Amino acid sequence: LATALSSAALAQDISGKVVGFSQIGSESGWRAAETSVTRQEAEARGVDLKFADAQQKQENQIKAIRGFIAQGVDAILVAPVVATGWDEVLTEAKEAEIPVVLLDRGVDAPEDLYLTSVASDQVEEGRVAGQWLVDTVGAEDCKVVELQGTVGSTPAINRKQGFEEAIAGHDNITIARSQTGDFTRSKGKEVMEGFIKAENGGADICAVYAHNDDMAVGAIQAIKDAGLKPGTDILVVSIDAVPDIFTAIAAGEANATVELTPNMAGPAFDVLAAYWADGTEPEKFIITESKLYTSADDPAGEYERRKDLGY
Ligand code: GYE
Repeated sequence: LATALSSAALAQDISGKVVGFSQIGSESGWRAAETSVTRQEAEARGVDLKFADAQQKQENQIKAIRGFIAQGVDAILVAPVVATGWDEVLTEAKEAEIPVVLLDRGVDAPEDLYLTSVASDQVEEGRVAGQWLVDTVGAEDCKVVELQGTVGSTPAINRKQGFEEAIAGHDNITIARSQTGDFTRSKGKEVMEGFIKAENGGADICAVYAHNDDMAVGAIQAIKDAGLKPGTDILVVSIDAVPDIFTAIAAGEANATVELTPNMAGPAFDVLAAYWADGTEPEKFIITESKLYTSADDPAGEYERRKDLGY
């Protein structure tokens, strides 16, 4: 694993540092992968990671962050479940001079309350998914149903916006229904069942756009249960690129996904190392890549590659 570390990180020994990590929960396969990669990245650097699972609740995250401040940790990583409501606790961390790094989701708070944010461009992810649909359906009429992520989270807000931007001006493509599936497989399935009932047993649905792969996997099950073929009768496009969606793509049951790296902690530890060494201020936003994968991109190989990465 040492070879995976950047030269900056190798140059700075941060072993012995204590870092608190307030994780959202385990709503998705991607989230579980992020947790395991964060643990690996900490271990490789000799960082003592204090892990707190908030079980999807902001109040639990706020409590965990206050606990980390009381313990006097060297830094705090937080994946903020929703965008608003962070000013007070982030101010407390700042007053305690503990740097905070946001992972994978954003906050509506003054930028001086955190050292940096490591995340994807979630509007771009939505655009990439939407552009794939535009290119795929051409001039055909296409009624889309949308499974949104957690209400009030930046990925739900931004992935919706990006997709809408991509289909704007293509009047043959319309979003017929849009509801939250909370980024989980079970809610994705449940909400999709409702969409299918409301849309002529699914016959009127051309595509499902899910804000993450787990909801897409749930939707695929609902489509099958309704006697339709996912990937053919109803196109499936989503975001994350977790192993299970590659299984579905390989089987022809899903069509496209946009990759989100689970390694947000690696860049976070690198900037913290430089910050601790000599106060180097990192870029405020460290943006990870958003690459499209379809059946043309060796889905079986991508599945294996991710299993090797610690998903
Ligand atoms: O796409 C989803 C998850 O915050 C960007 O959260 C992340 C999202 C990810 O549960 O699967």
